[in-house]
Amino acid sequence: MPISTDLPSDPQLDAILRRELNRQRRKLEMIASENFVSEAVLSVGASVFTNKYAEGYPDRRYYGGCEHADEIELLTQQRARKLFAAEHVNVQPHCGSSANMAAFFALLKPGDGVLGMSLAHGGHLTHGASVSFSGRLFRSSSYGVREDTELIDYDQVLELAEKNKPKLIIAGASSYPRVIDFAKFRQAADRVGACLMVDMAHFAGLVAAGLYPSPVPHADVVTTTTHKTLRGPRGGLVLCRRGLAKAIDEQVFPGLQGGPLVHVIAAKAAALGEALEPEFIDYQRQILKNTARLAVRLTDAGYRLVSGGTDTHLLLIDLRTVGLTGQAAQTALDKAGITANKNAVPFDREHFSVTSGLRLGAAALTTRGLKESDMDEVSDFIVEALRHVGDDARLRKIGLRVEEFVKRFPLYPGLDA
Ligand code: DSN
Repeated sequence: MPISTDLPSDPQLDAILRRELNRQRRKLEMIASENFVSEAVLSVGASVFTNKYAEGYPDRRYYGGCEHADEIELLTQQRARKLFAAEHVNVQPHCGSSANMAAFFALLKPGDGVLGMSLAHGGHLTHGASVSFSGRLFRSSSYGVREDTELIDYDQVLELAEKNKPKLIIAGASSYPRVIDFAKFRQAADRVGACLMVDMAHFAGLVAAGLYPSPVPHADVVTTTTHKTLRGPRGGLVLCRRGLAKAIDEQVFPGLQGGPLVHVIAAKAAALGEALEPEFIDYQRQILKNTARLAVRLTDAGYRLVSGGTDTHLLLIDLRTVGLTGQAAQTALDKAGITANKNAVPFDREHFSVTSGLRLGAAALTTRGLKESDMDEVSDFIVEALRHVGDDARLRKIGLRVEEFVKRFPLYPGLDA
């Protein structure tokens, strides 16, 4: 594969690239929204398509020389439609946020009501949070999880829908470890004549593999990023019914974006091609097994998991019962060679920059080849680090053992660091 970290003409940049490759190799990557793309995806994402302007859509471009950009975009669309059984797809969004924005602008006018999952209970910024376009330009309200079960409060969804009459209901989350009941959201939307958007960014890979219910039959619009469980390049997609195709496309371009990133669209095609292979189902199955194993081990070690466990690629530890904050846990794990993120737990009293939770995901480690028994060792590292928060010497020693451990799972062996 023609990928390289070699940049002898620019030693300063060369050194940073090597340091990042080494960081990725030496640490346990457990941020639930991250993954490692294949060498093919990496290589295509760095291809000559980075040179090409292609504003518009296939056969309707504003510049000349787009014949191969057209081929790439059509191929990517075809693969995405096939993978998710969708009528229409727009593959141009640069990220999940712009995919969501396109959906909002296609379905709503500024000032219209939206109902999304509260950020504090696991939702995403773009689902109506006051600091994002979704809460600034639209009249947003939010549902959450029940305090007793920590599962989505579907009665509250219905109640708020009836009370606030939103034009759009949003399902999907960033730190919800359980399966979402899309049919219930559809019922709520139908009850008040709202559209339903599902942001499946976190679990798109599981949906593609048939291991998580597909939102496509239920939702008017489905958005996703391509770089989480789907294991593609950083970017977004919007899937929708044929009747909304024009409205969505017009919002992505020229509504929000200029020239599409054709090299990233090409890398999306590569990733979607991989996701259509039978091995991808095995990969997603292994993610679920690995996360489930981690959940059992952490629970056995005395940690409380939000909702009592997980059905997906992620879990959320409630650290209040062990007297730690998310920030302290994240810092300790980092020193021990484990990369994860602090995360609010439902009904958290800590500031969002501190939090009481730790979110862990298994998608990236599964890509590296870890199986359930390896997750036992990972869990032991995590537990030891969390028991020695503040003891930097001990954390550094754990970090050295982590470094030895991960050598068993080579990452991009063809690259020099
Ligand atoms: N930042 C992503 C996550 O970590 O879940 C969501 O966009």
